[in-house]
Amino acid sequence: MDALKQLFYEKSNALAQEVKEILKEHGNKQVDDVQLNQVYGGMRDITSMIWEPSLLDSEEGIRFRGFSIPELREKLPRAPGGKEPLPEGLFWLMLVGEIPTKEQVKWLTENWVRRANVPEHVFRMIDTLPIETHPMTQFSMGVMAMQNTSIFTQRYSSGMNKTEYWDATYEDTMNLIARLPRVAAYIYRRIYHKGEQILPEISMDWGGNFAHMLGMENEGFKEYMRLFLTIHADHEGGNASAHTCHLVGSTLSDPYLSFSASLNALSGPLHGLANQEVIRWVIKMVDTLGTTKPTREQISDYVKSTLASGRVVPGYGHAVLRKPDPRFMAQRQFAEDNVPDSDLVKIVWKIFDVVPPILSSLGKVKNPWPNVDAHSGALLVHYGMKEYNYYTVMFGVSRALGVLAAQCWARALSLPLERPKSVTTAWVKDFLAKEAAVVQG
Ligand code: HAX
Repeated sequence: MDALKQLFYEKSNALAQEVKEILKEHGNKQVDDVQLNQVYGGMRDITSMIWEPSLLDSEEGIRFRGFSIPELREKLPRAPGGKEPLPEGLFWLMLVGEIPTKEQVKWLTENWVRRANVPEHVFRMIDTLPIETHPMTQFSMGVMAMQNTSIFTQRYSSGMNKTEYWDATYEDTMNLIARLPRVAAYIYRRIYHKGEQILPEISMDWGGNFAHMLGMENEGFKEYMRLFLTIHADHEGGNASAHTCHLVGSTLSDPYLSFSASLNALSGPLHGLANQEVIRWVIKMVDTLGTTKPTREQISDYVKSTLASGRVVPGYGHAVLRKPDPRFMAQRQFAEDNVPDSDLVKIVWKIFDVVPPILSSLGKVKNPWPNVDAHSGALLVHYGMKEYNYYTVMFGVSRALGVLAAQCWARALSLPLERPKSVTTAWVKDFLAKEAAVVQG
């Protein structure tokens, strides 16, 4: 058993025992009660799921195993000469709850290199898709195409004991994460670079190698990619891509099936696709206004015209957060340190000044602040990656780290099939009528 697997085995065994005891003693304690608003309103804030890798606070933002993003940037190991955390380190932290050493991260990078071989049929399958198929669709199908290699599914069909589910899930998780950059980069080069592929560089870290296979050799881009892959990795369990992975996985679908489903959830414009929508919207604004240095007044008018046409301002608002997203702030900090003179980045900062008061003035938007997707496009364009339909694929590569670490935990804690209760509006009316009858007497 490898060192990370052994550590996960020890930690998860201990927690599984603790959970048993907690539930034995406190299983019937009430942790939440639910209003009709929440039943109709997308289940906001209902505490109903266990997710070990990270926890979101509406005011403070995300913490990964208790560590904030600024803390991760300080404490996680970095690439030689680099300043940003290596996403491998975050995966280690999310899986076992400990900040890894440099040596442990080096081991993980090398382990993923050894597991990174993508079966040839995956590329052939992708090549059969029309070139204009959205990159996220190609990516999700690429992940599905690898499902025939699932160790979980192979072992399950040979009668695997349920106490070994976590072990097979760990193996699939490690293999799948190792392969994702190659599949994702293949799609990018296929669509935007006439299919001229760049082979992996086995001496590089996971994020640096992804940038290399995309054809982006600029060191600044590589550093941004490491930060990007770290901050997009997880946002507790209730967001659509995480929850989808968890729900599909709860049927004992293997990590390939559940992560592919997760990518489909990420592909919606209210979720991960917002990163492409933001930059599309900003570039349309620049084109419409005819200037790369719009004033605050011009931006304000443009935002109001977006709202007047019945559309949302992409990159703003959040279902849980009630403050500027620390993932936005980390990218802003990165841009201040590395690309302070980019016109596009300056527009993003001006939008940050202009949009919150406008959204607040509508009186219905619960969070007028920027989210993670408001900043990434401007940085990617700055470094020369202008194909914004591709941006959500990079988000997806990162998201695998969190949702698959969580799936290892779901198996280790034997979390069951997910099956919440639904009701009809007729049921609601009946419930209200009965309640009124009790009140009247
Ligand atoms: N622009 C305009 N209106 C907005 C808005 C925005 N950015 N954010 C919220 N609203 C509106 C909602 O559409 C809703 O209007 P109606 O009552 O007319 O339907 C009202 O304000 C209340 O919404 P809310 O309770 O504040 O927000 P929700 O929890 O319902 O939705 C969303 C959260 C993220 C979906 C929403 O803020 C939004 O659509 N934002 C723009 C898209 C976006 O940036 N998505 C990415 C979110 C982060 C993420 O998942 N990244 O991957």
